[in-house]
Amino acid sequence: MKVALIMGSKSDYEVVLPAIELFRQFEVEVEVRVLSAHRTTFEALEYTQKAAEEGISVIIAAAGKAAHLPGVLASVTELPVIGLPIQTSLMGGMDSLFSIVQMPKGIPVLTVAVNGAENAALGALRIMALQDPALREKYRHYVARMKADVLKQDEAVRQLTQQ
Ligand code: RP5
Repeated sequence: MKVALIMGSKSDYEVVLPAIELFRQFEVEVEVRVLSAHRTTFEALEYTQKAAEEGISVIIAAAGKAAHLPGVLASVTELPVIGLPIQTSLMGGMDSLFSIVQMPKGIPVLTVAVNGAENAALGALRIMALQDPALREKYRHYVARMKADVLKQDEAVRQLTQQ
């Protein structure tokens, strides 16, 4: 099982990095590509049409501005596509968010928050964990660590504010 992480431009790379790191942490193979809906349309479609037979289970598509990439990819595959809107300088990413989230019915794109790379990765991991008990176990450990962390934060804040 592999995940594809596709971004519309190399300029998106810094934002998607936390997702790549999460996949490494979970030891899940990730194929990272720059494929643009507008600038390399044919390559993007060709890659996505072959993705399932190449062993890809989930596609994360990150894009900014007129962010058509996730929707266009979702139209040529039956794989789940997670849309990751990228923050933009002019409109703060609302342009990307609306471009991705407002899909016409029939072509679903599961959309996360602007710059929500971690949740995009965790969503993909949850989908893959449905078929993979070992991955499900790793996910449970991840959640348990997160919980322990927040409990520690709670304790620290209580210490700081106790009269
Ligand atoms: C989108 O346009 C990309 O996903 C990127 O977020 C945005 C700007 O791309 P560049 O002009 O920086 O290449 O296609």
